[in-house]
Amino acid sequence: MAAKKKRKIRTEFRKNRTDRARSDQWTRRFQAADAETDDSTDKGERIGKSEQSRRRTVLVEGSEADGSLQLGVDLASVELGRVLAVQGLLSTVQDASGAIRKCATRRLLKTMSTNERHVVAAGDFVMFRPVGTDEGIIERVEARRTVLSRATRGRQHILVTNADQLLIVASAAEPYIKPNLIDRFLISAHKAGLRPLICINKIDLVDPASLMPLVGTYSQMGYRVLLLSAATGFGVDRLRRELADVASVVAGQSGVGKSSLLNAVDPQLSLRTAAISAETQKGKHTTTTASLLPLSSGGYVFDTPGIRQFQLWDVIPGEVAAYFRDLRPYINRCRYPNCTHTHEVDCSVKNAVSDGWLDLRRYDSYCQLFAGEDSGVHA
Ligand SMILES: Nc1nc2c(ncn2[C@@H]2O[C@H](COP(=O)(O)OP(=O)(O)O)[C@@H](O)[C@H]2O)c(=O)[nH]1
Ligand SMILES: [Mg+2]
Ligand SMILES: [Zn+2]
Repeated sequence: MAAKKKRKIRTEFRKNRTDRARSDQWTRRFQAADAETDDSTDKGERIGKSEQSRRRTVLVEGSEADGSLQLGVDLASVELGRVLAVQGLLSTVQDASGAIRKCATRRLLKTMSTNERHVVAAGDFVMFRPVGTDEGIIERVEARRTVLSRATRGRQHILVTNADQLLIVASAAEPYIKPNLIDRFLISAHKAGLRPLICINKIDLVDPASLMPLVGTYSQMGYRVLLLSAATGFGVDRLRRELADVASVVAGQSGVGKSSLLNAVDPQLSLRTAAISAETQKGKHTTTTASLLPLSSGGYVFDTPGIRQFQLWDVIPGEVAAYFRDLRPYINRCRYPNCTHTHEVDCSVKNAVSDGWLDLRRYDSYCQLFAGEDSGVHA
């Protein structure tokens, strides 16, 4: 963690109607200005008077690299809030009392936007200055604990920030459970710094005893596993408790019952489920940006269009083993430092599988992920 040090930087003010196409240039200049600790000179670059007048020295804390770049704000006039959604230039911010305000963003903050498309994103904790009863100005965005992003045309696009937990939803039947997909999502969760919660829905369709070996494997590794039925309400109270107080991202194949489970937890959400025909969706405004939905029982869930293609799959094969908790102890004992634990003779991981210490299914899953096989995440 970089020490929070106050320092001066030079930043530039975007003119009111600056050409948008030039924003990359602005970005580079901002970074260049950031790199300069001395704000009294402009090495090598000659700038005109009018441009110079648009520069100003501001006091910031933290570093841009870890996202903790902070503008100084007058703490007496601001309140802490959480961004539920961003639509264009306006953000929907929930204050500490639960009230909603439409907030614009302080211009200086926008100027400091660098590589990210939005300086403010759903999930952000912000300091805002209240205006009237239902409006405000975002003065500062707090450092982000976690960021989920997606690459769009070569640019990282932030989907959600400050998520705590990843709900990995599978169904016991219709569609049948795909344990390898659960393994894959577990890696996504670890990579993104989210606590995984495995939810197996539709247990009303099977004999729950048949799921015990699978549940046992994950429980032994220390993962939380819930057996649920949105149809009968089984396990829903427990799920509601696990969702309270945190912000959860929901992942899982289409049709496993993600929307049904969330509706069971909080009927006020009234999310669309497959049971409601495509008819009702016609003509309805479909959101394209992420939003954070407050649950009446406490906590939040992220509703993200991109979550259907939730992948975060930038794991390189060599990294996969490190994310398999159960493999880890054997990896350390492996005689080959560069062992891939796939084809090597006398590998400790493979020996552990043949001796019954490691679950064969988990090992197969490891081999698949190591080989970079797609386990049907797009389904
Ligand atoms: N039998 C049974 N069906 C369920 C259960 N949960 C959801 N479904 C059904 O599964 C289908 C898909 O549910 P939906 O919530 O839309 O899944 P999503 O695509 O993951 O959001 C719908 O027809 C639901 O009625 C459950 O616990 N048991
Ligand atoms: Mg759904
Ligand atoms: Zn090995």
